[in-house]
Amino acid sequence: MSEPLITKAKEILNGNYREPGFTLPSQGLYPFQWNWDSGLIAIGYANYDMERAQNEIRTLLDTQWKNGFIPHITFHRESNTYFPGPKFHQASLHPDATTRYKTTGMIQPPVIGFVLKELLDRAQDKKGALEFTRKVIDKVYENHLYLYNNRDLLGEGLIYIFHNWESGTDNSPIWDTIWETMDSPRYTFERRDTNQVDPSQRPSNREYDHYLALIDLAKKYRYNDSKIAEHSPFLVQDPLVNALLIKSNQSLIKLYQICGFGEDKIRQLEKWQALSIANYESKFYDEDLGAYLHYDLRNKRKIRMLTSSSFVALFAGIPGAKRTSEIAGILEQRFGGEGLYLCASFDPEGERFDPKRYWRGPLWINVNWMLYHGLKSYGINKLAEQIRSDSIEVVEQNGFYEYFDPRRSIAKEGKGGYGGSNFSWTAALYIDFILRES
Ligand code: 9WN
Repeated sequence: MSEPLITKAKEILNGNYREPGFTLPSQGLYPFQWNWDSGLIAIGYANYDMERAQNEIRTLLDTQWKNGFIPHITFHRESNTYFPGPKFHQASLHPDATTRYKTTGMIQPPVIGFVLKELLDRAQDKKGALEFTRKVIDKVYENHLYLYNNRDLLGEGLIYIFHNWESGTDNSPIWDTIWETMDSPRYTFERRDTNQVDPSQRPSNREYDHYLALIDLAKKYRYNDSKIAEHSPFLVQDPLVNALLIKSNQSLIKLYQICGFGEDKIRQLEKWQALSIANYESKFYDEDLGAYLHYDLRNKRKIRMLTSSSFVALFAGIPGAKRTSEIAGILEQRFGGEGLYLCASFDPEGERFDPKRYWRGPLWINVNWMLYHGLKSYGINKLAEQIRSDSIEVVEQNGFYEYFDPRRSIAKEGKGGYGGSNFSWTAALYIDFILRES
């Protein structure tokens, strides 16, 4: 059963591969290089084509700015199927922006640190992989330095984001609570995404107004972080972004130790780790809901909604025994209730749950992959295996979509694949689930 889909998954990645060495997430819908997509795609490649895996990372790191920042999108080529493109973003307003590529001026979840470790773990040629790690590791460290120096407003070891696109979970109901505080202008623009995907699976035009208004605000301050932090109505500490930073710190520490250099960097990373983990625990955990929540820094309040990001702390090894069993309980009972595949991106019991619309309910293979590995690392094997087999099943029944309806009745009939088709990280992590974990 699995073999033909591995071939299909590899064909998808091949079809989405572009020079100078990156894989676009989905043709038409996302025609450029995306940051965390590239990292996750590289993990898939690492199972059968290490050169491609390394190239994917090399190309991404090549877009790094002078200040260590790594952009969310790199516009390697022209395309008229995506909006907003480089003309709208104008990241070159920032004095440190790369002059070699057109990019956006925002971040995405910092996955590359742990991705480097995943690549090394999958390498047949350990010597070659180690050599690659040695060449690129400092760039990733510089990126973490940028994040801690510029995005950790209160010196808590928790970084903020100023745009929903920085979170990776772009249309989550979490952001509704911020849109309610904003009075964005109404923009005239042509949506390109809804030419390719049913509008009922994408954000509304009004939501796009907010997305554009936040970019305009950043442009007004030439993408200066402290100015943005001072003025942006959107200033959030996100539990997924911060868990992935912590996970990446951990991997960097291990990799520097394996490489046998970077002692001062290891010490710095350890300091960040201690601070980040302590404040992650004290600031994000909610005793009533039994999981980690987003914190709205601008309005100084927790956003009291459960999302799949509430559980990603497991992947970074953050919670101790008591909290681990609380979170795993909520995940299993509330998100994995009867008739549901794990793991919905938004609380299935929440009022704003929408099983079709992107990040407001559908399940995503990338988050599932993180939850699987997190649960495994805590020895919660049965639930981990359920997430793995649910992920494989939805793909095999529906195809390599961007996201999936978590309702078994829909997905089982093959009607549950939504968003972009032939989606790269779905293909890459499917390959990893099958080849690495079988
Ligand atoms: C904006 C590429 C990206 C993912 C994000 C996902 C979606 C973009 C969009 O696609 O976001 O970055 O235009 O909707 O939400 O996680 O990286 O796959």
